[in-house]
Amino acid sequence: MGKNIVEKILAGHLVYGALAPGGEIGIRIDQTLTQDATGTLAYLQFEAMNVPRVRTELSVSYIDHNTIQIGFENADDHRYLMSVAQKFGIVLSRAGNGICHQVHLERFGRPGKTLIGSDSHTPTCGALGMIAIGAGGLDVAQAMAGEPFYLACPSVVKINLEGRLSPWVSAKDVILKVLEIFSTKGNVGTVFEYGGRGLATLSVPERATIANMGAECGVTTSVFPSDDLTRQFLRSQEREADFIELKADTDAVYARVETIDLSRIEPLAAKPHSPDNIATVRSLAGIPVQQVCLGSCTNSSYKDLVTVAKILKGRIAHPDVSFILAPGSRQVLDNLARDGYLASLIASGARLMENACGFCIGNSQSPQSGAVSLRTSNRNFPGRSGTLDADIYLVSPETAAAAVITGRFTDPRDLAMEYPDARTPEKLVIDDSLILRPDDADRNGNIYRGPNIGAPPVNTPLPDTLAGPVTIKVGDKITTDHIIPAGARMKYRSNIPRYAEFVFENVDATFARRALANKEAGRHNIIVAGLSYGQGSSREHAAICPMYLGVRAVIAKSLERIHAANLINFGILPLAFADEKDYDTLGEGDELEIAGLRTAVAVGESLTVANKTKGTSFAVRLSLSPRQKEMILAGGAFNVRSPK
Ligand code: MIC
Ligand code: SF4
Repeated sequence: MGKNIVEKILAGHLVYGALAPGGEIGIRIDQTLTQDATGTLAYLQFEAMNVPRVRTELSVSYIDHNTIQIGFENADDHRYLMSVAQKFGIVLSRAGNGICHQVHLERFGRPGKTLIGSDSHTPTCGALGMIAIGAGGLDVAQAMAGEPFYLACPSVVKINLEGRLSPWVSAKDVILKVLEIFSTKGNVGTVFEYGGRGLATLSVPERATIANMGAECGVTTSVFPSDDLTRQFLRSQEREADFIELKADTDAVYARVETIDLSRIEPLAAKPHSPDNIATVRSLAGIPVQQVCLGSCTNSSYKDLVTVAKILKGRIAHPDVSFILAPGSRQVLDNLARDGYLASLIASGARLMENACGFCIGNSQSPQSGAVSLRTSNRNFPGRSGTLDADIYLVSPETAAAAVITGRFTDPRDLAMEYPDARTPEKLVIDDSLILRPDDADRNGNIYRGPNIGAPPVNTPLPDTLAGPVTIKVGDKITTDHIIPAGARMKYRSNIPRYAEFVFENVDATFARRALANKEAGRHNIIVAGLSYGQGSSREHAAICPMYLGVRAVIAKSLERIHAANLINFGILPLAFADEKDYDTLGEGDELEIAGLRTAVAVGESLTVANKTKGTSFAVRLSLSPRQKEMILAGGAFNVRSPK
């Protein structure tokens, strides 16, 4: 039987388990990436492992998220990251060099390799034919220490792309179509593998847009073949030597095959407040727009920005529209500038931001109250922009450009002009001078630690009786942005007690105080949730901060992959209702108890929860591998790992 691309790469990296969907496997990791907002915690945990040097082929630390630096905290973190990189043999991409996923695609990703990153959009590099997976910082630290990365062996869904996109329709519309088909929930444990004749029309940066937002579907990753267009992209990056061909066997088998005819896709938008709330741009036409943000790791390649520059040439942003431009990398910015497109965008009224995450994570450019903001980024969760009552729509660069001109939602096909031909040149100007390579001759430097940086707290072993209130009951699709907000709060990422004050800030601002009081009274906090709990960001802070506040269990209808793994890493039980109807019987404040917990966890998958307030009981499932059981019993991964 033939193999698909996912099976080929996994087989070459398998160190534990068997390649049968559902079972736990361990894979060797060739490359890791971190970014500054998750990186400090990852490296603090790596330091505690007492490993003298990273054991991967390549580990890169990016400074791209917290670059606003209001107050000393982020600057301290950056210094810490630079000193750690030098000491442990990690490549460092300095602030100003660009967003981790864009830069990794350009400079480091290699077909056939494995990559894990402490950022949920790490799958962007799947565009190059890699298995690239987002994970919590602790998992990345363990991979840097040379340990395998463990995951549920995925089932592979093939997405066949046929035909060719029509003018004014681009890669963003393709992934919005995929989100319309698959939605943001129910895809845990699957990988999207792209194929079909339509691929020959999609360049690597376009594939990267598609792979990037697979994260919004909740899949483990997305992967493309490595073909002539991959070779061409690597050649433009002066990295042709990194090319290998990678394709599925003709008789490869898939769990499901979905075919999308590219020629039938129209300009699409994800409406507030979820990336799968899809509508055609035409159906939204006329809605007044106050802000347009161009950039993020989804859509800020050279081609994306040149397309917009050409559409806007000779025109000026509509007076009602604040037009924000954040190029994805210094390379993109540099080449745009050399080719004259930057001047043209500025002439059109673009407000040029640093080439960093910026607006996407809400640490700048929050729109006005009640605004409609069109963004080329990947997430429109409530409050993520920094303005709670703003309406964020996710769109293609073409649709964004049309709104810059008209001040309204406009189908770009209705602009009275020819679709501009914007291609990436065969040769780009490459300048890696903001990439620091560690000098092996000088690894004795001190690690810099500013006052913002504190040792991460560690949990206690699992008690035999879990007893405490439902401290909060939330609904479906709760994202890690709901659990622990980013934006202006992100500067406390390296200071867990301080950051924990903001857990569920935008859902119930009293949560942190109430939870801490319960903890101090010796009671365990329990979170009750609906479907797809923990969507979105990989931030392990969404586990470690609740842990710090004394949360010991989450009972949900279903949990998302990265967040469930983070909960286990920090000793919080990820429990699933055996019967979803029991969710309805629970109220905030109900006192719950699970007795004989340690034995129950060690021997089985089913636990009984007594609702002391209501005098009832119900069953929950705990699906853990033997390795995960050991971690949960010990109170988290850190209590299991023996320092080397
Ligand atoms: C995001 O897009 O939500 C982030 C910010 O990049 C996160 C990482 C973080 O919270 O630091 C992610 O996607 O994992
Ligand atoms: Fe940065 Fe936004 Fe991409 Fe996250 S999604 S890595 S915040 S650009």
